[in-house]
Amino acid sequence: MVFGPEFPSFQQAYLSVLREIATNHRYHTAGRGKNALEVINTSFTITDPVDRIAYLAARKANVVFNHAEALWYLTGRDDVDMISYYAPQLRKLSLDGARLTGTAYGPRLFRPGPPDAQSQFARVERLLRDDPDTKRAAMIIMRPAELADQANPDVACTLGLQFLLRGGRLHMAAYMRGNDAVIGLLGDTFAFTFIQEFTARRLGVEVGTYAHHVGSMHINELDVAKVDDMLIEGSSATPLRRFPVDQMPHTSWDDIREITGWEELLRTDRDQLTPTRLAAVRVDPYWRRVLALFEVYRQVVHNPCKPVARDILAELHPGHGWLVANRWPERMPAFLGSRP
Ligand code: 5HM
Repeated sequence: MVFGPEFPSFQQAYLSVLREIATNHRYHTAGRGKNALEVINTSFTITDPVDRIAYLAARKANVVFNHAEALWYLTGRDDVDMISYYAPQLRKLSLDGARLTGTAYGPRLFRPGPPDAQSQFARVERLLRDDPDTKRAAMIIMRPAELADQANPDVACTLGLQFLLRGGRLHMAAYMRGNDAVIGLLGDTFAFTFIQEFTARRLGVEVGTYAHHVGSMHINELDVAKVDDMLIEGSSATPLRRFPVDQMPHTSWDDIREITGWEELLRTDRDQLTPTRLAAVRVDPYWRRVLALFEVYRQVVHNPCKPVARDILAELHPGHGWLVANRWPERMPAFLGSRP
């Protein structure tokens, strides 16, 4: 028994939240220079959090950024340089131009710290192994001091993440003070369910449900036209676009170092991956498909005059291939350009 709406996949949850706010918003807010339509106290559950991607042509989601952000978190980073390569607008949120504070959840979750030189993640992972029924496997993100400076442009929107290991499955709950239902909801759910799956595979248990609880769920007025387009697409007679779900393998911290080492080489254009070279990278094929995404994006950014090579596009997960072609149609080889 679950209280609150339950959806099989993120895509269905996303469309339902957008529809609810667009048609039934309770408030108009005008905080910090943005007008928004708002519903307060929203909760929903996704029964298959591995099915975490929305394949909506009108959204033009950036699946390369989604993977980069999840890895940025897992490696405890807060540098603007890495993340703004994938999302240049994030640079504006940084006070010193070098680091992000609120938006960078990685240092708070994955960086070792006092009093035991462990990360919050390491502590909850140990707790889940030692005391599976624990109610304490919670990681805190927003910090009280973030509100001391009223001009702080970047206050964490997520209060915390909790794991619940029940019935042999690892459930997760995210608690957010506020969430932009168009941009933030998509990226946050992707990253949090990615961390959930990463943790479940490490513990050797099934992935459970994912619950998302938000104080202020809102649509910025600037995004209303895009939301209308997504809702038309979501309610049209044709069934929603779907692709097979790719399951993450058990992944060690050494694997993450290998993957992020390649991510850096590609981001800085110091190396390239052809299909032959990709096949030689010593990680599971799942992670090779992620590295193919970073190579595609390297070509989009660093080879602006040429279409992306067909052979590397063929290495992508089919759903990622569709998203990439939908996001950068003008950069696809001729036979793919008109597909989405
Ligand atoms: O005024 P405020 O600090 O709430 O503005 C930040 C806004 O960024 C949030 O209200 C939310 O709309 C969005 N946001 C999000 O949806 C921000 C972050 C960064 O922590 C996030 N999701 N992860």
